[in-house]
Amino acid sequence: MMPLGLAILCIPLLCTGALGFGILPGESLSHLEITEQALLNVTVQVCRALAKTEGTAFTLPAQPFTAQGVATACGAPQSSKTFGLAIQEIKLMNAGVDIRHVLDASFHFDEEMFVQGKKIIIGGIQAVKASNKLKSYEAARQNLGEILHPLQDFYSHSNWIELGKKSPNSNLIKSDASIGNIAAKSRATCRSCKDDCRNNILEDIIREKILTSGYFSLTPIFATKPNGKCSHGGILDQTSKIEPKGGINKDSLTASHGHLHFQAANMAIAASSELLEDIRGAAGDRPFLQMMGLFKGSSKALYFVIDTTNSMRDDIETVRNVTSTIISREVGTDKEPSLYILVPFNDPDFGPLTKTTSSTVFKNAISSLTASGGGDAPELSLSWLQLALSTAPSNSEIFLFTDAAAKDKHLKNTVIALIERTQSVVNFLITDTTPINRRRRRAQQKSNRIAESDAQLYRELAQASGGQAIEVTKSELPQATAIVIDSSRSSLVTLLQTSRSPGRADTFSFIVDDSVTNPAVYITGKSISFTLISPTGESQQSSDTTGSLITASQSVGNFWSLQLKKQVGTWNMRMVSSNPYTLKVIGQSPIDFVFNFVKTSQGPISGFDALQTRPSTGVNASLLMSLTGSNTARVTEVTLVGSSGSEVIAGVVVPQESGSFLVQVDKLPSEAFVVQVKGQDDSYTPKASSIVFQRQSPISFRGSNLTINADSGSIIEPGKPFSVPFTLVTNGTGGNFTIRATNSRGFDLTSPTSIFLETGKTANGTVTLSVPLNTPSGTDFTLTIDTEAPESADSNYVVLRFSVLNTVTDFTPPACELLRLQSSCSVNCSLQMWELSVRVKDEAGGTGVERVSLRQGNGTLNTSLDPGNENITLVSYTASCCVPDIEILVVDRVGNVGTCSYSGQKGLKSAISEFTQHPLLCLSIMLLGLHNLIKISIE
Ligand SMILES: *[C@@H]1O[C@H](CO)[C@@H](O)[C@H](O)[C@H]1NC(C)=O
Ligand SMILES: *[C@@H]1O[C@H](CO)[C@@H](O)[C@H](O)[C@H]1NC(C)=O
Ligand SMILES: *[C@@H]1O[C@H](CO)[C@@H](O)[C@H](O)[C@H]1NC(C)=O
Ligand SMILES: *[C@@H]1O[C@H](CO)[C@@H](O)[C@H](O)[C@H]1NC(C)=O
Ligand SMILES: *[C@@H]1O[C@H](CO)[C@@H](O)[C@H](O)[C@H]1NC(C)=O
Ligand SMILES: [Ca+2]
Ligand SMILES: [Ca+2]
Repeated sequence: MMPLGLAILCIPLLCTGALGFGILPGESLSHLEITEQALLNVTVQVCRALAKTEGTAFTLPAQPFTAQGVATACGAPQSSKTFGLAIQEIKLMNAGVDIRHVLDASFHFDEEMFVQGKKIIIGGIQAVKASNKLKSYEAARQNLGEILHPLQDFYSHSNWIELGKKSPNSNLIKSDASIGNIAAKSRATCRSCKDDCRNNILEDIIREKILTSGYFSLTPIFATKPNGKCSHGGILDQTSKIEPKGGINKDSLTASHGHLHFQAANMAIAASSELLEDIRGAAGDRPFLQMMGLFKGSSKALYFVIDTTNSMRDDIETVRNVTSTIISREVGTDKEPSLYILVPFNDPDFGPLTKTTSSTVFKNAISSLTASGGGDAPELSLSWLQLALSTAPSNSEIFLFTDAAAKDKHLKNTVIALIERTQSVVNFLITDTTPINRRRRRAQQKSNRIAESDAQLYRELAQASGGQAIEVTKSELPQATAIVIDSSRSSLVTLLQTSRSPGRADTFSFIVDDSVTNPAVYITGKSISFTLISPTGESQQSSDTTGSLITASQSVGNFWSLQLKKQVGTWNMRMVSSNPYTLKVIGQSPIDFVFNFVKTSQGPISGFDALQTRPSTGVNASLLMSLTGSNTARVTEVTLVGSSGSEVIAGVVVPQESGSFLVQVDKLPSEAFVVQVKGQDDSYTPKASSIVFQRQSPISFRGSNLTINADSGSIIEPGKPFSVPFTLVTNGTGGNFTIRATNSRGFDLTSPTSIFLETGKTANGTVTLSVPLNTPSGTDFTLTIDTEAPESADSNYVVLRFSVLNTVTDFTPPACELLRLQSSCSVNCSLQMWELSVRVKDEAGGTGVERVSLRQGNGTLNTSLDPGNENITLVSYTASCCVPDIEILVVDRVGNVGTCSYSGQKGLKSAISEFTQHPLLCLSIMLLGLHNLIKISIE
């Protein structure tokens, strides 16, 4: 390990990038490009295999692969946003390792930390597999990005390439295999070199195939290394200035071993692909694609959070009726939601949480909801909203149904934190709020009506997320539900989202471009009138029911929905009201954007990491952005627009590799703001025309003078207390700061409730969590630590996502035993069949067989449990002799993947497991001339 003191002396700006493939675009390949290429490559393999088994056509996308091309080839162009988002999340987690773990040599395979580096990778793979099993794809992507970084660094920082290896070190991703002969600490591995460092690794090291990697330090006084060891190399690395001088890294073309950069980078792509293949094998093809954000139908989740206390009886029936209608209409079409989530909440219980891809399971879950209890009117709505937001895929749209105030108002900041970080939209359907004109009469009739101030909390949360707070009577609920849920369909983009509170007259403009269909306007508020002006200057007033601009209009409660005639160009909407209102303009379009606020480090080499907190006010801020749904679109202008409309801050847009854009602003607006993007597509398909478009984040964001940092691993073992240390710094006035730490699963935690902080000084705190022993592996949850300045509106938070992982002791995939192979295949195959039966069994003490599926071959595969022993799965297979080769994938319950290959040709057989493959077996089979019977690669 590097000396701890280094942390103080290390200038963070200089730390990054020197520890891996670069981050910036250029001729050299960066972690971002390596990761994206591997993700696209394996996704293409999966889609091709699925098309083959499902008998559908598959067209290989043009090289080099792009997210848009791959989404289209996978038959899921409507998922291009969620796919783009998944890729960006994984890439950012990868790049961020250079900031989060800058000084930890094991994350970079520096200093011969082979055992430690491999441990990180193996632990991460187990966590990703467990997460995928529970459809916790957010957590899966987070760990996946984090472990791809060290995996890729292995090929740049070790001497694997110099040893003459032509393929990746597969044992890096296998728990129980040795990664090779590691140099002893006392063994010299390098000699000094000056200008040409091509041959600085000692000949005996190369000859004996001994693994080594470079030492690295940024500060001269800590630059030490054992005698004779190699250095990383480069101007920043101080160890490369002591004997033996020079270095061996292949991070870029100009690195010490830059002549091997492309070999290392390409092998890093192949190794990343291999790791992804293992994850795919454990998950199955469809779930793997879901982890990548690619869905068969719509990419939208249908996500309900429903109050099931007694007073909600009718509302539950409405939800059941309306969703049942919508679901029956959409099942099997490309509008069918990709995921259904239901969180029923009562007081104090909730659940069960249903997360399913099956509309039937979802409908049944809604049907079995019953209303009961909850006599004291306010309910725990925010607690369950917190859970919902933590479980939601990012960029989700959630619908919360209730008729009561929130009892847990203290969670407001936590819920806002999760809205900002997951960029999810929350709509509230609130029944029986008292209409203004009937307030007095109603208030006397029933005392537990939701009060104006309580409804205001829901309105503020809706507004922060760009959702609607729809307030209707119970009898109006069916209509309101039908409108909002029906419109929450695929490829929905936000053209404009704004609000005025208190209300005032104002004019808003928005652009409808050629790619937009079904433009619509949503308004919430009371006593509002407006004038709509189209690009051609036509106008229509809210009172005018015969105009041609509004093709349909529906109004229920405080909610108004208008369908617009499609006219390309800039529209204006003049709103007149003295009551608070919100205005949202949406449409359907493939073109949209995804972005994250990022922490950047500048200097000779720069890097970035996704922010899990609010960005700092008063200093510059950066956003990493990608456009989705088009290969040719580019960002031309990004502005941060303050919520009152008075502050508009323009960013500088710098194009990055693989279609990303880094947007930099000098400072953030002082109030809440939205992100507005303008762009151009010079060859918008299918029309091959040039279009100018405008999109906006529905979510409002805020900056803060408070900086909160928390660093901890993200994998938690149940039953063991887990500490999350955090630091706090403020740029504003000091005092006692409130601290509130909560987690989305209600696990026990301890945390300070207040911390004394002086301006400019750092204060420390620790949250300790414990996850109950019986928590299943793959359970994910978020921890939100939020902090509030004394007597001020300033607050900040950090949102951390964790995966629960029980210790894995099963490292071996199930094995196959051939029971019978019957084949009469001869030259004329078309009339003949062959069949096979196999016994699949996980080893004694193993976790058991989870899944058996066909990887290659197109016959009929049947599986059943052995009646005599449920740890054994019996497999029978029948196929035409024209397809004589099959490969069966066998997976155990912790995701160890094996393959068994058989051939019906002449009854000859071979059974090998991909992960326990023995070179000698392979060789002997090849010598027998049977090499064509073994298929290891997936084309
Ligand atoms: C693409 O992935 C496959 C496995 O799915 C792998 O065999 C191949 O090497 C990868 N291609 C590249 C260029 O790395
Ligand atoms: C739900 O549907 C049933 C059957 O169509 C109907 O009788 C009932 O009134 C509906 N309930 C609501 C609340 O709309
Ligand atoms: C802190 O405030 C000063 C002066 O207002 C400003 O120059 C500086 O950039 C701020 N720093 C942060 C991190 O907000
Ligand atoms: C902060 O809290 C401590 C302990 O409760 C108290 O003694 C102190 O006076 C408080 N400081 C301020 C500035 O409020
Ligand atoms: C941050 O500090 C500045 C200067 O002290 C102040 O004007 C601003 O309102 C603060 N921002 C927030 C979000 O509290
Ligand atoms: Ca109730
Ligand atoms: Ca096993």
